This record gives sequence, structure tokens and C-alpha cells, in this order.
Amino acid sequence: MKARLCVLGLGHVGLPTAVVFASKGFSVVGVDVDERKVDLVNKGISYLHEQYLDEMLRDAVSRGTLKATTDAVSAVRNSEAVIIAVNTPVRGGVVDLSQLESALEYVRRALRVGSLVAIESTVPPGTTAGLVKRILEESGLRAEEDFYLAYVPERVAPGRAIEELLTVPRVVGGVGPKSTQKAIELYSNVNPRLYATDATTAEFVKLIENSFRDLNIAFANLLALISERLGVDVYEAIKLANTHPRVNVHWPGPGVGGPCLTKDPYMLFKTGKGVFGSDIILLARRINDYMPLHTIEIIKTALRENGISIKGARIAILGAAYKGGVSDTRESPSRIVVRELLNAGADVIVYDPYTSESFGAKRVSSLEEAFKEADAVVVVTDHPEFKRVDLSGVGKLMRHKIIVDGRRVFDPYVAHGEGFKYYGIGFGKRLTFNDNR
Ligand code: SAJ
Repeated sequence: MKARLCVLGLGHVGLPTAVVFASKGFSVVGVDVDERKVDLVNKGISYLHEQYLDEMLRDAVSRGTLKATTDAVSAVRNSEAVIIAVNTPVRGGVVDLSQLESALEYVRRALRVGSLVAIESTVPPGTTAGLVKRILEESGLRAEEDFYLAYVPERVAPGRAIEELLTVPRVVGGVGPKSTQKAIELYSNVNPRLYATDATTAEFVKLIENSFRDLNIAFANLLALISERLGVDVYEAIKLANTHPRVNVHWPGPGVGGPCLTKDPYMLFKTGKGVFGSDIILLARRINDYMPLHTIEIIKTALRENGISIKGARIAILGAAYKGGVSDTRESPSRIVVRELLNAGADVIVYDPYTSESFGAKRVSSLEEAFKEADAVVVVTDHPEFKRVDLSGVGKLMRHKIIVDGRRVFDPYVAHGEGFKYYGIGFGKRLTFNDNR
């Protein structure tokens, strides 16, 4: 018989994790402080937009392999393994571990001999072997002797959580060899590709992954800014650079959003504070945080060059989500772009086929409504639907045919050919009459 598992935190990581383990025959109890989430889960309804999640959740609840509760202590007491996937937000550069600490408090009160505790929340390196172990050992039980403790970083991208839980390799780091072994035994039930290490290395690996991406995107954004000064197209330049077998530059955009890349680098910075060169992590964050404001600058230039005052200009924002193909708006650059435009007195309209969020601006529910009477259309999110837009059709609806493309969703030459004034992040070229390709 498979172990009974308790998952503390039914968020973007915890809920898909609970469902995946339940689908593999575990008897899973999910715990959350939010009664609304608990009620929905018990009804077999997912509050997240995740591929496969709805069917798998319904199935698990109807088979009785997944239940949710707010009672963490009894859930832990009745489980052989506990996974903790609560939020560890960073505010103003300060890491807030209060949710993790309160989850650990429940675990400490109900920890059983022989149990495994696996931490998935992102934490500063050293947290599992230090703070977490200390709190749990206040139970009187000893790690590696009476219970097992490991750090297993989550690696799921919102929108593809189920698929990634089953297929993306995982790093498993125990506070000792027995803990690593126990955690490998648990996770091998859902994913065969596991790499063993110690807890602190596993914590460090998590921060490396997201900081690597954030730094690389910052580099791409810097290249975009340089391209605009140079009068070249950054996309063309990056594509050409990437033909080198050892170069793989990321892509620029109107900013970096989401709950992970916007916070994990600060944890790495704190860990390396005082180490020569660690400032590069903060500088990368600053570049990425600047990009929504740079987008505003491009919008202002576009309006000015076409004799339109920003006050009262009707500006349609395509995309509220922080990245393409998802409904997630956490830390989305779109929020900043909308806020700045509203502050400047523009008449802002937001369209996103995945979410109804509009950050205080007017929301419309179709592309046609977004383009209608618009003075400029600004692409913030690279949703696949936007790439399929027929510019010749929607262009007729606009008051002024101006595009500010933050994600290279449109081909500048096609747009130009359709009579649009094309502006884009990293597009330093000036298209003239003869520039049709
Ligand atoms: N972005 C760019 N240029 C790029 C790539 C992304 O501007 O070339 C932007 C996106 O539009 C988005 C932001 O960066 O606004 C972040 O998107 P993402 O796709 O890089 O990542 P997330 O935040 O959805 O998920 C990341 C993933 N980490 C890595 O790929 C290293 C995921 O595997 C992690 O599980 C997740 O963070 C997490 O929870 O830590």
C-alpha cells in the first residue's frame, strides 16, 4: 500500500502536487488555511487554470484518494510523509518565512516517528538544515534518526504544472543520507528522474535556476536598449548570435513577471551579500524592473511622433498575464504599464483572452473591441492568440494605426506593409516607404 501523504499549502505548487500523488495511488490530504480553497477542492473543483488539473482533481476526489482540510495537525498526524509548499514571499528585499514557520509548527506538534518532511517552498540556502530542522526537533524527535527531512525544490511553470511534475527532473537534498534516500523513495513514485544531493545544495540550485533566467533576460533587455540606440533590430541580432553553437541569448520584453524570477534573485543576493560581484544580481533585477517604464517611454514617443496627446489617448493593452498562454497575473509588467498610462491621463483598455484582470483600466472581451477607435495598441503579453491577429482587418477599426510591440508578436515589416506605424522594444530601425519585405 502507498503511503498516506499530507500536502501543506494548496497553491500553484501544492494543489497540482497533491493531485499528481493522488493519481499515483497515494491517499492524500491537502491542507490550506483558506477555507474557500479547501471547499472547492473537496467538491473536485480547481480554482487554478492548469492543463489536466480539472479532470485529475475531479477523478481523485471522486475516488476518495484526495481530501482537503484546514486541520493541519490531524492531517500531519495521519500521514507518513508531509510536503510543505507554502509561500515564502520577498518584500523590499526581505524574505518572509512566516508561512513556512507556521506550517512547521503544525508539523512539529503532530510529527510521527519514521515520517518524512519534504520542503518545496523556495528558501535561502541553509534554511532546511538550520531553521527547519531546529523547529522540528523541538518535537523531541531527531532528524535522520526518528524522522527524515529533505529539501526538494519545485520546478513547475504555472500553466504546465502537471506535465512538468511528471517529466522535469527533480533535485532531492536530504539533511543526511537517510533523508535523501527516503525522499527519493517518495518522489520516484511520480517522477523517475531524480538527482540526489544535500539540502543546502538543493536550496542553492533552486536560486541558481531562476536567477540564471533573470540575469539572462536582463542581458537580453540590455541588448534591446542598445539596439534602439544603434538603429538595429535586437531580434535579428539575437537570432544571428544564437547561430553560434555555444550562445543562447534569451528574449527581451516589457518586463519580467511571475512569482519566481521577481523574488528568487533577491534570496541569492542576500546569500552572497558582500561577495565580490554579487551586485550583478541586483543590477539585473533593476534592468528587468525598468522595462515596463521603458515601454511607457516608447508609447510616449510613438504618440508624440504622430501628434497625439497622451491625455485622453485611447490605448489598448494586449495582455494582463505575466507571460504567454497563462491566466496568471502575479507581478505582471502589464500592471505597471497600465498604472503609468492611467496616471498620464490616457484612456486605457485591457484585453486578455485568459483573464478578466485589467488593473483598474477598462476591460474588453474581444480583440475587435480592443482595436476599435484605439490610438495605439500595446502588446505586453505574448499570448498565441495575438500572433494570429489579422492586422489588415483590425487596423481598419483603429483611429490611428500605431503598434507598440513589447514581445515581437507582430512582424514589423508585415505591420508596416499594412500601414501601421510599428514601434517595438529593441526595434531600433526606422521603417520608411521602401521598407516592405
Ligand atoms: N521572459 C522574458 N524573456 C525570456 C523568457 C521569459 O522576458 O526570454 C519573461 C516572461 O514573459 C515572464 C518572466 O520572464 O514575464 C518569467 O517567465 P518564465 O517562463 O521564465 O518563468 P516562470 O516564472 O513562469 O517559471 C519559472 C521557471 N524557472 C525556470 O525556467 C528556470 C519554472 O521552472 C520554476 O518552477 C518557476 O519559475 C518557479 O516557481 O520557481
